[in-house]
Amino acid sequence: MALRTGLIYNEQMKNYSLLWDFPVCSIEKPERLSASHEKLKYYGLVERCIPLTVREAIEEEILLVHSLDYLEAVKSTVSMNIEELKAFSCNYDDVYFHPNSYHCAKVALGATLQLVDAALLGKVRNGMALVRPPGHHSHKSEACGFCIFNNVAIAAKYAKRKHGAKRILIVDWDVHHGQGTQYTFEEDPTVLYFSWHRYENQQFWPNLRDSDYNAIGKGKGAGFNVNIPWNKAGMENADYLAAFFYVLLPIAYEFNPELILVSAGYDTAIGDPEGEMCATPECFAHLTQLLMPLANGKLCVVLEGGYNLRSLSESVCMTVRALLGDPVPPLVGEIVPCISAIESIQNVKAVHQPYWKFLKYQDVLINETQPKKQNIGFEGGDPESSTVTSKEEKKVPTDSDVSKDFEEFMDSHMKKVLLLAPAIRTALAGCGEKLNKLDQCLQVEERKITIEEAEILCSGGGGDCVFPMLEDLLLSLGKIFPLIDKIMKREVRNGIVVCSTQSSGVSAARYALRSGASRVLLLLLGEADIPIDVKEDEKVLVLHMYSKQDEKKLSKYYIPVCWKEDNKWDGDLLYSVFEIILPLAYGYRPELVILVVGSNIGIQAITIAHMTHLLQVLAQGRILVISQASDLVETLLSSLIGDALSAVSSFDLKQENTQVLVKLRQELKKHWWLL
Ligand code: X5A
Ligand code: ZN
Repeated sequence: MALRTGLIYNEQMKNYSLLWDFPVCSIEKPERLSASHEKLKYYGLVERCIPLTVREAIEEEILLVHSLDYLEAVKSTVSMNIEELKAFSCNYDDVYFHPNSYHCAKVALGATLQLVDAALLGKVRNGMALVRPPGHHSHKSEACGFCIFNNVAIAAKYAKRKHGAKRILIVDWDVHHGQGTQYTFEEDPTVLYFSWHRYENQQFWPNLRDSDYNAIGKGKGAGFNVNIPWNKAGMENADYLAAFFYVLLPIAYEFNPELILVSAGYDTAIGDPEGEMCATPECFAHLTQLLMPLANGKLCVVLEGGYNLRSLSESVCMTVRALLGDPVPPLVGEIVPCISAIESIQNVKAVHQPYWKFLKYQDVLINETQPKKQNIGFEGGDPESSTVTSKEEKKVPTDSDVSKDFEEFMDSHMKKVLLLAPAIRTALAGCGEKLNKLDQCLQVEERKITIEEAEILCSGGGGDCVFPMLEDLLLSLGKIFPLIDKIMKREVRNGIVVCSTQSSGVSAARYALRSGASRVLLLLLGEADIPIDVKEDEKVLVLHMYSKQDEKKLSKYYIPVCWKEDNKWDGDLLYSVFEIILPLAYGYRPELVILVVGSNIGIQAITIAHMTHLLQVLAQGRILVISQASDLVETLLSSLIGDALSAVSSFDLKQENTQVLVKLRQELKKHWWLL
């Protein structure tokens, strides 16, 4: 199925607003929807999506989560006058009712269910519903925090009931804790609820102890409620990414959901008056793309909060772009989480240790504060001497950020990050004629490489090249170089080539540097010999994963990972993507990723396909896959094209291999920032 993205927007949900001056909750206003939709139109994103219609949810659906008494109470508001509405609203915490609220709440829920239906019936792969009122604060018999019916919680129950979904992951990236959702699924191991939220040691609304990291779920649901409390405002892209790499993604892979629902609040984005956080809009493209390989791509994003119209709308657009499969813009600025975020993450890992395999063999302690190193020094300065500790304090944005200055900031920021995607996504060379998806790719002609050309590339570094050149290598390079040309000229986004020579990865990296790339990430799976000059070249970061006994020596730009067992390190490999590869790579900022897959490495094609998908968050999706085994090509190609992926067959981790990673991380901290 082609990448199809559903979009739900309907004017009806604009038909309610705050009718009085006090108490105020005027930030939840109709313009939130129209501003988001206008921006989607402005960027030409609406027409690229499949429009889905809304409907009113029926009572039976509302009752999946809410009590009949509560439903009747809400229903009674349609005929209330202002005084009565105000009095009714005061029964609850931070919510207002309008005569149209009930209708809009039914449409918001109906819209959410329509999206879930479309995804689970295969009409779309993924999608976004722009709805209001939001939902995640409301629970059984209570409206709360602008929310009336819990759209996402009901959608999860609905997906189970109507579509038989067995495991559902809810990712709540709103800045507030969706306590309503937590309470709904506290004892339910089939719905995993993940939420990060501004907490500030309970000083932040809704001020509940239940929002802290030690609320892990109850009874059979223990381990299936994951809270990351942010104890400071001002969290940035790096903090959110760290939460994904070190907590959410390994848990999500282990959980293996059949559907993902996102409670997508954008009050976590920069400029929001409620959240006071600092994540930039393109961060949400990263978060979205990182979730897309899971659940067979079935990802339903449902709007919750988000009160700075500019920030909200740009972030919504970034989310939709990622859903559509557009390349994600690189994150600007340093990728260094702050100590407070690291502390929260450590605590979450500690309390969840009994429930998740990836934590089983790690030492995780509550509340341990350690200064962390960071990786800087690629842009100027001496990389060796410029190790710096994590940021201690977060800057909380001031009022001026939210005004005219803010618009100017966003104008210039968006200019920096908006990309033009290459017209063609995937190119291939030397892959044979029998592939299924051939019609979706550009077949690139091989060219003849002369000994002289190869010689230059070889001696470019340390001059320790072995001559005479093998005929084989020349043939391989003849396929690889034209692909790199196309990628570097932005004619295609990514590419794949089959060739048998082991050293072609190194030559490919050298060629990319000569073609103008300033940093290349070279990832090798299986045996390979890396010449010393490449190991020391700061322009090539080499990550080498293999499973033979001889341990190789680590240096700053050459990182060997020697797995303890000969095969079936699928789980360990994938885990190392979250634990090491992505954290390093985000700091390194490669302009091209080269992934070399050796033959007979004992890893399943689907695992490498997941890895390939995840690596596409880097370098604007510019990745070249060099496969020594031709039987992997079909699967890897579909990942490059952007097809939905089936699940990895196991996320098993071996104790010995986890220890390899733990040890490696210790070593790496000398050179790089790592959690
Ligand atoms: C959905 C949402 C926020 C309520 C804030 C109340 N609600 N102070 O973001
Ligand atoms: Zn919120």
